[in-house]
Amino acid sequence: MYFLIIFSMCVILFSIPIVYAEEYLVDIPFGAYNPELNTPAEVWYDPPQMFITVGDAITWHNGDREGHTVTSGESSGRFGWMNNNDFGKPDGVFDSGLFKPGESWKYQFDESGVFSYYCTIHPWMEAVVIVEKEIPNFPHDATGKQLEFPLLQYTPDRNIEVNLTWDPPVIRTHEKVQFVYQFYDPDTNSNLAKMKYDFIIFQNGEKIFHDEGLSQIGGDYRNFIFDDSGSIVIRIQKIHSSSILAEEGVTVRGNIHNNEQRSVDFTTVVYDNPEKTNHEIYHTKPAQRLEIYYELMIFMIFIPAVLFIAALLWLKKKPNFSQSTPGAVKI
Ligand SMILES: [Cu+2]
Repeated sequence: MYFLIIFSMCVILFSIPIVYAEEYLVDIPFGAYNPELNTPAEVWYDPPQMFITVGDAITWHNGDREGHTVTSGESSGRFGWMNNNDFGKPDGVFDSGLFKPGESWKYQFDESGVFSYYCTIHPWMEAVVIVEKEIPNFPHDATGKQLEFPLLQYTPDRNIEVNLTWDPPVIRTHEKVQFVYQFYDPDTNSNLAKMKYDFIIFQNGEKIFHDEGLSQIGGDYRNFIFDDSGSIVIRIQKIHSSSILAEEGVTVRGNIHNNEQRSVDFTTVVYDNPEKTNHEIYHTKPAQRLEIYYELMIFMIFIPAVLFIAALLWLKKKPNFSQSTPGAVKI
């Protein structure tokens, strides 16, 4: 019984998604102080490129035998300093100052952007941190205002109501999104099937998708995968009935030739998806932490579960053994 309680507590504990700012580690490897000692890959800060999110922190650990700095700005590069005695230009965003072998320095990134940095003593040591904006966990329009599905909009002539939902609610690049929409007659609240329309997506002011459609009872949908981040407009326009007779019915209050105007716009934002690009190889430290969780989970759930089942089998077998013994004697 106690085991079951502990077991279910473990399951609940491990299934709660924990949202927190990540902490990353960048190592300054041994030999960074001397460019001739380092690896052919020339990794002075390991990893040399970090993709993180606003609010994340990086700790640099000096694993070398000399002191180093982590200074934002442009280095003179491996050969620049030899020729011009130029060690680079700090830009003042962050500067660790000198930290000794075995010591660490931590910095939290509160602004998005691309931050190159270097060591002011050893200007061949260069690396970069790319800080991406935090992705909201709720659907919102292009201005950031939270939205609730389904979104409702009337065409300007108010003859048709358009309902739109998209899934997942927060759109990221390289990930399939499904736009689902339905047309209604606002007066009768009845579903309008067999409506012709154009489905158009604009991104950053450019038309990136245009398709014609015919709505079914229960609506229609389009799947799309965005390659780029940025604000988008989803436009459903020229909404009109595929049957002329029905169209006359719908347009009693409007102009039958005016369906160009029957257009609704919805807006939202597409976010960069660091996990779905080659960025993911740099997220090595959180991955290691996940592995520890996994091992912990095996330790806390799997092993007790095996012991529990073994104990059950043993208890079941024991009475069977004592009952079967007299039976064996009879034979
Ligand atoms: Cu250095």
